[in-house]
Amino acid sequence: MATENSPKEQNIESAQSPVVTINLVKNTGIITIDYAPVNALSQAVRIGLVHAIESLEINDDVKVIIIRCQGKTFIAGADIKEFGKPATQPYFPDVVNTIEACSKPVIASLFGTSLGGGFEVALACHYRIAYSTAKVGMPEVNLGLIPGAGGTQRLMRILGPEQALEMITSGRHISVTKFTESNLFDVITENDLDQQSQIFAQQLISDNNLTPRRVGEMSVNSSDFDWQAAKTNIIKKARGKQAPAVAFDVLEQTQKMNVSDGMAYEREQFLKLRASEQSAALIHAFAAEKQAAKLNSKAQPVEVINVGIIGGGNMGSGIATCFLTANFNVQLIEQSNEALEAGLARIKNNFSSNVKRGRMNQSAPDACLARLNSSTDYQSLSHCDLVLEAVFENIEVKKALFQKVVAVCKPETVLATNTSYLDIDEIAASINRPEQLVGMHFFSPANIMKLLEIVKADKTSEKVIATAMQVGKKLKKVSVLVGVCFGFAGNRMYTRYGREVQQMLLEGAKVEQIDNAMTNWGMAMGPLAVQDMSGIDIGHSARSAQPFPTHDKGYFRAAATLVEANRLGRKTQAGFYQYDENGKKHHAAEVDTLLFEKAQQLGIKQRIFSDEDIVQRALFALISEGLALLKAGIVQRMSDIDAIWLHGYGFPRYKGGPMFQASQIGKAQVEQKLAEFREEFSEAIWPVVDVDLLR
Ligand code: 3H9
Repeated sequence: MATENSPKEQNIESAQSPVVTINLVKNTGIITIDYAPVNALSQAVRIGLVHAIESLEINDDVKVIIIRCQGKTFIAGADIKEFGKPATQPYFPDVVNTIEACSKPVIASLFGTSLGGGFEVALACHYRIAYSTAKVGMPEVNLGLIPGAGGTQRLMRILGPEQALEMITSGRHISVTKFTESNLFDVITENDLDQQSQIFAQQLISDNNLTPRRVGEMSVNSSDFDWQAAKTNIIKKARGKQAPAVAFDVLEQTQKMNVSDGMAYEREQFLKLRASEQSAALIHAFAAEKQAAKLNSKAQPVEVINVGIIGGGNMGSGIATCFLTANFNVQLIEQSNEALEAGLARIKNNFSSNVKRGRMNQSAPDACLARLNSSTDYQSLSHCDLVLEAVFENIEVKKALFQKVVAVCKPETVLATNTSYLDIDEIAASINRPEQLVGMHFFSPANIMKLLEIVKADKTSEKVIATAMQVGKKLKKVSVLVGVCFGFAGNRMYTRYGREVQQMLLEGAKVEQIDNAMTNWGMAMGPLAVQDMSGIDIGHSARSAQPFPTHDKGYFRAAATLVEANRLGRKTQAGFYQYDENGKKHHAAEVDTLLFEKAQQLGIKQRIFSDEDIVQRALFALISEGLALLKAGIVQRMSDIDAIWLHGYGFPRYKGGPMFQASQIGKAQVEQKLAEFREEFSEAIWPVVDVDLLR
C-alpha cells in the first residue's frame, strides 16, 4: 500500500532480490515486497525475505522490523505459477521459521487480502497491524491443499482449534474486523497503515519492549473442543473434497506437539495433497477462470454506468439484481404497469433473500434499490450505456424490441441479448448497428449463478466484446467468450449430455441409478432431477422448434414421452420422479413402464448398466462435444469449456471440468473410447473429433 508515509529514506543496501527492498527509518528496518500483481511468494520473494531478515537482524542500528508490501495487497499466498514445478529453496516453511526466530520484533503490515502463505508470514511475525478493510484467509482447500508453512499450527495456537478449523476448511476470506475479540491483530486501523506501523514500532522501541512474542511458542487450548463433532461436520460439508478432512487430521494429530513437530506433520500431508489429482484439478480450475477473462484483442471497453433491462421476469429481475448489487444504475422496462410491479417485486424479493441468507447486510438493499428506475416507455432508455433484453425466447419479438431500442439510444450504446438458443446473427442483421449487438447469456438464477457467456456474433465489434467482458467482471461473474451456434457452448454441450442420459434411459438405465451415479461422481445434481426442477416441457418446446434429427431415433424421446403423459416435472408433481405434497421425490413406477414401452416401440436394445458405464457415457459425450466446439472455434481455448461447466452446470470443481478430465484420461484412451462408442452407436451420433486438440 503505497501511501504518503511509505518509507522514503534511502535504501540501506542493494537487496539480493529485485522484488524485496530494505529501508531504515528511525531504528526500524522496513522490508518492502514489490512483486505484482499480488506479491505472491515466488522464489525471488522468498530469497529476498530471508536475506532481508538476516541482514536486519545483524544490523545494530535496527531495533524493530516491519514487513510491508507495495501494490494492491499484502502477500496473497504461495506463487500458484510455481505449483507443478519442483520445489526450490529457500523452502517456504524455512522462510516463516526464519521470521519467527528473528531476535528482533517483526511487525506485519496487512492490507488487501493476506491469504495462505501470506497469512502464514503474518502469523510468523510477532505483531500484526491491519488496515480496517483488510481480509485474511487460508484458501488452500480451494486448491486441494492445506496450509503448508505452519498455518495449521500457528492459527490453532492463536485462535483455538474451532476457529482455526473453520478458516482452514472453509477457505473463506474474513474481514480483520471480525477478530477484535482475539489476539490475532494488535492494531486495526482506518488511518494510514504505514504511519501506524511505524508509530507502533517506535512505541516498542521507546518502551524497550523488544522481546519477540512468538505464536509458535504458545500451546494449543483444545481442552473442551469436540473433535468428533467437528469431524462429522467437516466431512459432510466437504462433499467429496479431500483437503478439508486432511486439514482436520493435521490439527487433531498435532494439537499436543511442539510447533516444529507439528509443522513436519503438516508438511508431509501438504506434499501428499500437492501431488494429488484433486489439487491438480482445482489449480487448473483457478487458472481456467483467470484465462477465460483474457481476450486476444487490445480493444478498450467503454464505460458503463447506466443499464437498461427489458423484461422483469425471472431472468430479467435476476439480472437487474446483479447489476444493482454491482453499483450500476438500472432502468427496468416492462410492457405494462402490472408486469412492471411484478418485476419490481421479484427484485425486492431477491434482495430480501440475499439478506436472509447472509449474502448482504440489512441496509445494502436500500442503497441498491435507490439506483433502480422503472418505466413502460422505451424513451427512458435513451441515456443507457448498455441495454440488455431478457424477454421470452421468440426471435421476432426480440428483433422488434431492438428496433425500438436503436430508435431511442445513443449510437455507442451496447445492445445485449440474453437469449439462450436464438441466432444472434439473425437478430443483428435486423438492426442498423449490428456491430453493437452482443449476447450476454446469464444462467438461472441470474443473481446466484457465476457463469456468463459473452456471445460474439459475426459483426460484434471488439470494443463491444471488451465492454461486455468488463461488465461481467464488475458483476463478479466468470465471463467466457463464445461464438454463435445453437445453445452456444454451454447449452450445446448440455444438450449432448442430456441426449446421452435420455438414450441410456431408453436402454434400460433407471432414473435413480443415473442420478445417483452422476451425483456420487460429484455432479451437484442428477441430470433428471434437474430436468424435473426446470420443467421437462421447457427444453422439449425449445428442441421442438427444430426438426428432431432423423439419424437419432432416441433423441430426447424419453422427455417427449413424459411431456405427452403430462409429467412435466416438479410443477405437476410428476416428472422423472413422483413428488409428494412436501416436495419430496419418490420412484415413479409409471415412468419405468412408459420408457420401456417407448424403447420397445423404437426397437432400442435393453442392457444392464453399471454406475461406471453411466458416468463414462455422459462424460465422453461432453468430451466429444467439447472437442467439436473447440475445432469450430466456438470457444477460444479448451479451459474455457471447463470454466463454463464448473460455473454453469454443477461440474465438480475438484474434477477440473470435462476437458481437464479428458487430459487426465489421456489422448490415446479418449480416442479409443470414442471409437468404441462410434462403432456401437454410429458416426452420426459419435462423430470423428480431433483428439489431438487435447494437451
Ligand atoms: C498457499 O499459499 C500455500 C501455502 O500455505 C504453503 C506453501 C508451502 N500466485 O483474482 P485476480 C494472480 S496456496 C500467483 O484477477 P482480484 C492472478 O492469476 C495460495 N498469481 O484479482 C491474476 O493474474 P493475471 C493461496 C496469483 O483482485 C492476478 O493475480 N492463495 C495468485 O480479483 C490478479 O488476480 C490463494 O489461493 C497467487 N497466489 O483477487 C489466493 N493469486 O492478471 C488466490 C492471484 O495474470 N488468489 N494471482 O490473470 C485470489 O484469491 C485472488 O486472486 C486475490 C485477488 C483475492 C488475491
